[in-house]
This record gives sequence, C-alpha cells and structure tokens, in this order.
Amino acid sequence: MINIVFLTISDVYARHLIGFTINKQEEVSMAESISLAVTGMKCGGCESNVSMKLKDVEGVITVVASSKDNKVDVTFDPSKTALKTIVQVITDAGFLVEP
Ligand SMILES: [Cu+2]
Repeated sequence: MINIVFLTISDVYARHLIGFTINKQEEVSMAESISLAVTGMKCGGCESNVSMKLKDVEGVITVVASSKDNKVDVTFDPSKTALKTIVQVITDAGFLVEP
C-alpha cells in the first residue's frame, strides 16, 4: 500500500522533519511524502541500513524506517528523484517493498 500526499518543503520544515537549512528556491519546490510497506527488516541495524542508503539518494529529505511496523516513510523532492528509485534502493538493500 502506497499513500502519496503532497506538501511543500516549507510545510515539511515547519513540522521539523528536516534537519538542514533550506534556501528560498528549495522552499517553493514540492516535496512528496510516501509510506511504503516494507518487509524483511528485523532490527535497528536493518532500519539504519535502509535509512542510510536512502539518505544518500539526492532529493531524499527524510527517512523513517520501522522494522516493528514494516514501514518506511520517505519525504523526497520529486524533481530530483522518483518513487521508482526509492523502491529500487530498498530492494537493492535486500528488503521487499509490498505493492
Ligand atoms: Cu536487522
């Protein structure tokens, strides 16, 4: 199950979801927030593995991975990366993204 909502980067910033400074130009671009059902994560190590790999992708803003909930929440700039890329990174890390 994939839920997609649209929000502006400034909304995201206001919600304290990003920890770095943004410039005016980035503030007007759109961020997309998705919640992916991911199976195979067993512990905090798996969560960090997925999180670190996703955070290395240009355009990924925030990642919250939960092995308990079998869920990975990602906020990203769709002008810099795509859902397809995010799913690929998770898959390459050895986890299964449920359709
Ligand atoms: Cu693990």
